[in-house]
Amino acid sequence: MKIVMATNNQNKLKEAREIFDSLGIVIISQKEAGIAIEPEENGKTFAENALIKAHAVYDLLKCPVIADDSGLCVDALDGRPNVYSARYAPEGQQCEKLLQELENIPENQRTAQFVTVIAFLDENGKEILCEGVCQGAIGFEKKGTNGFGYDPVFLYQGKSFAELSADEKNAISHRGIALRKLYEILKERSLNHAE
Ligand code: ITT
Repeated sequence: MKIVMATNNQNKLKEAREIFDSLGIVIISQKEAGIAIEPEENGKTFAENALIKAHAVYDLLKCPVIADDSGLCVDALDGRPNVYSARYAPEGQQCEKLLQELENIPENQRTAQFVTVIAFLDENGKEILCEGVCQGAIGFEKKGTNGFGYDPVFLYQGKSFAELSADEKNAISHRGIALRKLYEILKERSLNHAE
């Protein structure tokens, strides 16, 4: 099965490929499919934004598409930056801004969740939504050099996401959880079609 991923984020693409390659699903980037669009993400939820991105590419190609909308929800900030995670600060300055905002927050109040919603549209445009949540905490400094975005400050069982290998992150991450849920649904569907 081939699926076009509606994203301009190369890190998301890489993580989705790492997971789906081993499951026999080929992910083609929207760029490889000849599409250069960046739809306005004006939804109020991760699901709404994931559907906006998926439909924008589906409308042009009419083939199976996935889109990922994700972000970080920090409890001490009443869930912010949430769907505004990409707009919270310019790329490369997100961790610094978050550390500064949480400067006076003690360790036991630094809990946070990474959330991903994957929207899948099949060749007929039928929608499937899968959510993945990873519970962790925000550290007091950046740690590690792997990953992207908020990974250096997101702690999971004592290590930052940026200190994990790609496989270790995929095994427990919000994105890994959501993509594996989608895979299970697609597998079930193809078994039912084969019957
Ligand atoms: P597309 O919309 O083109 O897919 P984007 O980077 O704009 O790419 P989002 O709108 O979903 O993606 O914004 C998510 C932001 O949250 C993104 O800028 C990252 O900084 C951050 N983020 C999402 N998943 C992450 C992860 O696994 N590790 C670290 N940061 C992450």
